[in-house]
Amino acid sequence: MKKLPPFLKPVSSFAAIAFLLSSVALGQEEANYDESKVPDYVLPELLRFEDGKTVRNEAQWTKRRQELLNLFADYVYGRTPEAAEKVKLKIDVTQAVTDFLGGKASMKEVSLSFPDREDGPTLHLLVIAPKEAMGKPVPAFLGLNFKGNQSIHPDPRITLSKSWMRPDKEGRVVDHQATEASRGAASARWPVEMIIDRGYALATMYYGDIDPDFDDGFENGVHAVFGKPKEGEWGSIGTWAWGLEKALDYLELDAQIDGTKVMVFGHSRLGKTALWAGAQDERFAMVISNDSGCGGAALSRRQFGETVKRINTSFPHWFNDRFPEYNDRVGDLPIDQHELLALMAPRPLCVASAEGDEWADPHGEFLSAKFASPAWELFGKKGVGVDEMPPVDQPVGETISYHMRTGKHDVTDFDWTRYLDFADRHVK
Ligand code: GTR
Repeated sequence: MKKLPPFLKPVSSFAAIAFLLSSVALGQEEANYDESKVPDYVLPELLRFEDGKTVRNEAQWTKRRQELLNLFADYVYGRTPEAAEKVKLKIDVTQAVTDFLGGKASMKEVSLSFPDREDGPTLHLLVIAPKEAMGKPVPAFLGLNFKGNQSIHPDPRITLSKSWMRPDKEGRVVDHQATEASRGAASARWPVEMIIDRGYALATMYYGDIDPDFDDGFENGVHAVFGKPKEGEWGSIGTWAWGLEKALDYLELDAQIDGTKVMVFGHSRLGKTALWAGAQDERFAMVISNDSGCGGAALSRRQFGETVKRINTSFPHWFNDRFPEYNDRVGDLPIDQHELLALMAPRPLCVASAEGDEWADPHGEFLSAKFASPAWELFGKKGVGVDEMPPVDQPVGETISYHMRTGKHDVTDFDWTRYLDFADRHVK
């Protein structure tokens, strides 16, 4: 396995040339899956201010945290427009039943809409809570879903999404609309009963309610309300993260939910989103990144699997307008993704990879967790707590959980069991 160069070690001119050549070579063509071809790189130092001073304690971290947050907004995800930060959405509970899961749980549908924009998008939040939440608020997981709320569980009372949807291989989406056949289609990724049985609520929302996931020049979704992003403003990941914050605004008001114990979860592009939401909004009590990869938990400078160039080319609407400037020079970015993970400190964080998901660079996700850990240490906590990547299916970690599961890019009961155990340990 390739050895990482120590931090601060100046890159030799040879390494710099090799790095340059390899960036050119990696470009758009083949993704690199060979550890020996990972270019030499030097990570930006987590505990060093931009002016070169060292960060030594919690108080200084608060300032460094703000610096990093600004850098991620300016260079990667874009800034949230002020109007979006300020807006208060209108809340309507459109359905509430108390006999969900054979009476074990309640189910509620809540719509969040723009008060003076009847044509504006509506965010549909589904909240499923265990029976005991009738008497006492419970902690909750909150995550966006890919295929509509009806996809997470087959109960026909869940409203079928009417929002624009990406086509699927199985034909459950016709003319960009979810059909009845999509009910429960993603239930393997959302073990609702297991979550409820463990005493947690689950809240979810279709990500396309916030911004449909295609490059339309930022016309639709919440862009229709806040306008096309100005220079440096958010891309779709920024809007999805904003949607999670708006959902949390609601959950704080819901008597069944303990608003101080809402954990944000996301898979893949929605894992990137969960991280960006957790970074910006410290109200999230725990953050879960499931197979988030490039632009999520994985270190960009490794250029293993999906690269910054690839992601900006395939998904030009996800990030801000500055990130693509670094497509061919990721080494010049003032941040790398370990610093995004560090923005969760001192809260518990779960980073999960899958062995068969090399596109998301499991090793780069582990290293990111490891190099983020010093931020937790400033608070007298341990981050991931190990130096070497653990064997497959063996979760590790103190306040940062890391595991690499057998199997492919997906969310499974194995992943959720770890998140629930970690939530029991740190949040409940
Ligand atoms: C892939 C993309 C990844 C990941 C994934 C997903 O096509 O390259 O970055 O986000 O999609 O969200 O399923």
